Amino acid sequence: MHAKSKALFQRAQQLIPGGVNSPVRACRSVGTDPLFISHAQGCRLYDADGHALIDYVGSWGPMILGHRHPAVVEALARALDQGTSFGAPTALEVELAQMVVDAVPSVEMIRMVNSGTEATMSAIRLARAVTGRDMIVKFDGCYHGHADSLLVAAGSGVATLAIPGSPGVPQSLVNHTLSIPFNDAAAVEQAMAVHGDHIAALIVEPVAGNMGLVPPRQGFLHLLRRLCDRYGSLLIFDEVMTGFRVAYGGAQALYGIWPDLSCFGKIIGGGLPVGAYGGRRELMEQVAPRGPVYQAGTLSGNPLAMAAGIATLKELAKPGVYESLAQSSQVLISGLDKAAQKAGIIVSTAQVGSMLGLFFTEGPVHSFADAKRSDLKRFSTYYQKMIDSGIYLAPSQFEAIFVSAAHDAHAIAATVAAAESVFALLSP
Ligand code: KE4
Repeated sequence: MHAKSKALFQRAQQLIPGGVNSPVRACRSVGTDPLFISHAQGCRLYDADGHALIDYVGSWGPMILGHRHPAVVEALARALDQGTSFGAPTALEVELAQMVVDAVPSVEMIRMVNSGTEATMSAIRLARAVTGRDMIVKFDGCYHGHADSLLVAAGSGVATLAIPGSPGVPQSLVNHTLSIPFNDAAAVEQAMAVHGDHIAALIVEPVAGNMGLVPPRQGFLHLLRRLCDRYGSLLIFDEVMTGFRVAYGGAQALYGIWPDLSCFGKIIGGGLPVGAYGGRRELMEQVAPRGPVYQAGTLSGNPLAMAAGIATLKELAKPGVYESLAQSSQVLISGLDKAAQKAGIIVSTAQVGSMLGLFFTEGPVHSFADAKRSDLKRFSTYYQKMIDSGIYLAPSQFEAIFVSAAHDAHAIAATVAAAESVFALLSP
């Protein structure tokens, strides 16, 4: 069935920790071995053994157009003709910076880096520098990459593998990080009342996607904005996942809130390694070499990544793209909901644009504590049966489902049909 993947995984485990280059890919929490992917096209992946899989991971978010979109492939080919990396400024990085600044009103200036981790790590450093404060607030279950200060009560792979923070992160550093329940207005008000004058920044996924999908409760983001204003802390929106995903201007456009700093990644690189952080000019001009806050990167602004990002954003800027993404996502999530109900399986679902969530627990799911009530064993069986049915989901209850522009009605219908059979197997 998966002989080639198994053989590759055997070899990989001798050479790469856990046989993977990112923990969640190891599928440990769902009790299977990872599939090795040979190629992809549109909404499908093809594994090393030739199985076609309808892909709802989308490389964890970047592939919002689907795989090998012609415009992205063409742009990459053109860029490749010019070279792969110069370690010097190019017109492409200016063009992508302009596109992000034009799309996201709170961002007047932006610095390209190579991952979401670098983006959030740098935004935190900048916030600490401009406020002269050390403490930061994050939210339980939110994941902002693996920078030391942020690996506290994190989501995604940390939650999936139930790693408590991580060994190697000094307690002295963790002492500067306060992690409080997401969507808990009283908790954040209390934390700011006690520590507000020492808090450099609150960093939040404006729509949480690393504990499964958990949208902000009504007013929660506005409260964060008000509290930051009151205590002189910076509000950082980690839009690595939501940027250009939930709206062309990100979650901040959707909810009408302007953070002080924003982090991006994933989609703005069109599938190539990229990250970025940006915000008001007065803040960003503190970043070296314009200002004293040091941050650097050999491959930052890499021309291939810039070309893929520009081509992706150009497609996303076209009229009707987000409406169509939301529409097909709505068909999918309501189909999954109905299939579960028909089989008597209790699930709680959520949708923000083309980011979807399905928890095996009674709703509502407003926090990481709620999400952790999910039946992880049932999720594992669901995951395995869906893979066997040709549906590729994230191998963790604490991840989101991503729909792309390449998921046509046929693919969505096939997914719902597969879920109906799988839920029937799961039914009590
Ligand atoms: P990277 O360093 O992985 O590019 O970005 C870190 C990051 C930061 N902020 C948010 C909101 C993120 O979702 C991420 C990374 N997302 C995970 C998936 N939920 C990446 C997958 C992985 O770790 O392999």
